[in-house]
Amino acid sequence: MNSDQNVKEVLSNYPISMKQVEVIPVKTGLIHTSYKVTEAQEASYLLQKINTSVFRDVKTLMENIALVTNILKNAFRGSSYESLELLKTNNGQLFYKNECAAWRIYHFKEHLTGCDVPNNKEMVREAGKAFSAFTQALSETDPGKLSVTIPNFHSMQKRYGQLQHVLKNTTAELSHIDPLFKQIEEFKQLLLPLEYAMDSEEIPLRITHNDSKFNNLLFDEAGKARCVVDLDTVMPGIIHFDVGDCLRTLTPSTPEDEPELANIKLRKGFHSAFLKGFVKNESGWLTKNEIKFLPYSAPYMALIMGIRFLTDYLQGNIYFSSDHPEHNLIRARCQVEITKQFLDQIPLNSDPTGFFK
Ligand code: GN1
Ligand code: MG
Repeated sequence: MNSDQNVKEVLSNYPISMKQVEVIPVKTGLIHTSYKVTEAQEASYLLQKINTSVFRDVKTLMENIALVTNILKNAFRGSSYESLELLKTNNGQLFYKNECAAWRIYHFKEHLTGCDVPNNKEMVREAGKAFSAFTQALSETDPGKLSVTIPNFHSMQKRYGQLQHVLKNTTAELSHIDPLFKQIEEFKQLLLPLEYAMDSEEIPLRITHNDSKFNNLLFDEAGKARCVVDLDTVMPGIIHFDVGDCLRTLTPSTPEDEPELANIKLRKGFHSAFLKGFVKNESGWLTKNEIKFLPYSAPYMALIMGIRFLTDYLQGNIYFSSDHPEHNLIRARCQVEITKQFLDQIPLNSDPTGFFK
């Protein structure tokens, strides 16, 4: 079956009229294959072919998403925030599986758009507020109600272990990555205390997004952040994962795969603008330790991504979609440079309350 016929067969299992249906591929991240489906120029949908080598248990994945979207829908009623909304199949299922793949459909947010990097501090503050609203809306729910779709997703120890394993087993010539690997080792030692604090329960587990890149946030025309998208990795985690992933992507003006390291600069005031929005000028909803460890967030998540991109490069680019064989190496170098700049500019032991006052 070619992919066109495949998509039509998938759509025929949903309450979508096939008359004048238009299907166009869209780029939405590095994992799934996505299409925008427009029905007779009226309703539109986001159809996604789920990457089942990354998300092996699709049922559990989709149950997490259904739970979270229901909670968010209720919590955001009457506010300016909104939730993603799944379209169920004709049989009331959360996804459709055929012999080729597993598929799901969301209602398309036609009135909202995302972008890779913000161009002003107002957007940054909006991002902080939106991820804060997201975390707080889910804070009444026991994190144990969500399944762990990818175990140890943001474990520095596990990610570093995977990198070491790949390095040990490769026959490739590696001298060109020696300096990068040395930096990773050095920064990892500095950042591990965040993971230790999580493991020893000094920092509480909450329901977190875990993939809170700036472009996973949609804005309206007036510049207001309205909807957090990409709920695949919503599971138990610590706020530092979400704060860090957003900060690593919104603070530089360059994209995540900037090849020219000299172009990467952390923009002044963006870190504190985000935290101001996230903490909301009153830190009452965060614990003392959550606040204390805030300076770890951005370099921790940038380094995790540096390690993951480098591992994938060494494994032959099997996980992240990439445009060319060196793409993941470029991404890795970029993320390690971002880690370095955060560590240089924001001491890990600095008092974070100074950032959001
Ligand atoms: C992947 O597919 P996308 O772009 O939403 C990855 C994230 C990374 C991101 C890097 C499940 O997310 O962890 O931060 O690429 N998602 C998964 O761009 O591995
Ligand atoms: Mg994602």
